[in-house]
Amino acid sequence: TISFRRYERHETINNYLKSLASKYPELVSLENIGQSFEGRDMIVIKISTGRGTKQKPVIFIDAGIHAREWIAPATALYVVNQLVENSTWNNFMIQNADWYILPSLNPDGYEYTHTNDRLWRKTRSLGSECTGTDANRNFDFYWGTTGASSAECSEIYKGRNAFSEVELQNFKNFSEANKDKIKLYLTLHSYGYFILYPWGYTSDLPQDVDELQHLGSTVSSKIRDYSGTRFTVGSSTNVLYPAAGGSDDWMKGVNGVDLSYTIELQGDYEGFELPAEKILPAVRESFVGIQAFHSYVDKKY
Ligand code: 0X9
Ligand code: ZN
Repeated sequence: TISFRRYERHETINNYLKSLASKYPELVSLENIGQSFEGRDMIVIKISTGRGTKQKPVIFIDAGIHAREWIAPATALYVVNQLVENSTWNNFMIQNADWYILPSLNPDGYEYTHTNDRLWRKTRSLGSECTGTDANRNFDFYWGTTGASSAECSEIYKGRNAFSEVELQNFKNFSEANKDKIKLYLTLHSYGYFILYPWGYTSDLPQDVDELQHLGSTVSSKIRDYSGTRFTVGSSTNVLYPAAGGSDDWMKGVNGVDLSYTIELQGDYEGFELPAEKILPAVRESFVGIQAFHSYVDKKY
């Protein structure tokens, strides 16, 4: 199992998912959605009790699109851990929903932050001057229109074209194949304590902003009741900054997943380098937020 007292390497994460699949074959299955640029496996874990005749709503969570945001994969893994290894306690969360979780969406970047440069953000695909694309500027929805750079060496390089990154091609194929089932999409980032909804490409608000804001506020107040931590809720352009080509905008604007959120997880003065002893308190309070997201989906579908 995983202790959540340290940050795990990509290989350890994948081995953990594999061990769950063999230990809990009734509940867990894995889908290898493809390899990263450097050849690492990208694995989605599907948690489903498989009972009932009608298709259950799917909650799809990813993490690690930005390499240095280590608390994000840890949080995704904690959700997996709680739903699978604490499934008696958390049974209500798996009865009427299926969970698809991709804990490591940019494995090459993530490994590079462990071996070479702790603050690497991008993928590791090769360019002519510089390495890597900002994968959260590489989605094909208002691609490159704002808050993104066409300079290869920039931290927010949009890529040579939309979906230039193989990791995102894998992600796109998987998402498109499942888009009708996915009722809630959460993409985990850090840091700053924000619950963000589209749009990132414009300050205009989506037509269902009331629902997005209401659900975000509910989640935020559940976390505040639990631990006192305050998450700010709003559209990403309006509470953070404009940035087009993100996964949240694409999931909503192209795939039609109405409830699409980016969560900026824990970290204040520590920034991306949240110390290991803060992992457990962080993932525990975030899980309370995930429970609140789930209970909304449960009531709605
Ligand atoms: O800039 C980003 O990609 C995200 N912030 S981070 O500090 N983790 O890099 C925010 C993304 C919000 N969503 C969109 N702009 N679409
Ligand atoms: Zn990020």
